[in-house]
Amino acid sequence: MNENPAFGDGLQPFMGIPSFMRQPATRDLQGVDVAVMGIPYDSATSHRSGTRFGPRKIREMSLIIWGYNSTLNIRPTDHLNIVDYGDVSIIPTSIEHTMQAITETASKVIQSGCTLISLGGDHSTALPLLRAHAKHYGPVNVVHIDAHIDTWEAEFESVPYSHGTPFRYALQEGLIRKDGYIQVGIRGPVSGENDYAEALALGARMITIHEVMEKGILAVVEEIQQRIQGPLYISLDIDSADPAYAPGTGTPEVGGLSSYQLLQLVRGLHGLDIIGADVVEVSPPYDHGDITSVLAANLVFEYLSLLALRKRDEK
Ligand SMILES: [Mn+2]
Repeated sequence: MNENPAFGDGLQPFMGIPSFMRQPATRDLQGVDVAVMGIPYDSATSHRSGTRFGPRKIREMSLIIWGYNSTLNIRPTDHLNIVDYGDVSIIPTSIEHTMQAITETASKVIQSGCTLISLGGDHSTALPLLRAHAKHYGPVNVVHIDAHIDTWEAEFESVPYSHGTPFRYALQEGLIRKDGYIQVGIRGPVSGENDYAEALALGARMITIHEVMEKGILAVVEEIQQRIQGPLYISLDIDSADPAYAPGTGTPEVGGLSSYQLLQLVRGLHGLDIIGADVVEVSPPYDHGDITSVLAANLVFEYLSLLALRKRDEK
């Protein structure tokens, strides 16, 4: 148990903070279909921190969302028992302890049969989340929506884990299926000519922002639908959006996806076997008018809508 109230365990963060879309705040997972969980960790950030405040702000902004999805024609709560599982008890000064806590807490949720949706937090959290999912499902497919490849070996000499490295280690650890790793929205300045080549060598199908803009997002969706077979994990870095739509993030990259393109992309994953998802890198201290958190909350709502559609269609 972490004694620091800012990084408390379980339901402690709910003192004064609403649960996601006011769903029950509980750790009782009996009969629960989907658990939303916060990971208020940002110590793996390379530049501007602040994503530790992401989960609580996304929860707050989720209150803007009415319950019926007018595009997908479904009300998630009609089909799913959704709970807010609270936050992982992270340790801001230790990435090793934090990653272990994330894997353990996520595993508890996943093993109970729930689908887990995680609110970051920086992108380092994706590695322990993928460890937890792969432990239960075996190697998974990953749609990784991001401005950055996040397959660097190390951003800081001799320290492997940061928010720029999770997918390298996930691939190397065999958590991701061969030919099942797709990056969307990649762009911006990198360290050198080999960065993208290394991501490709690790097995990424990299869809850069140029390819998205040239083909259109629906063609990208079509390719994903054709490529992905089996369990799918979605990892969505909010900096995939253009800073005009999502300024509240640590490493913004100009020339990105619009909110609408992101919605189309996520909705386009309808029909795939989504077993888990996250939205990461929302940094409220850099936000304006909470627009980044509103976008993040809506993307989670789209995840919930897709899961509801699947549950409805299973019947
Ligand atoms: Mn990222």
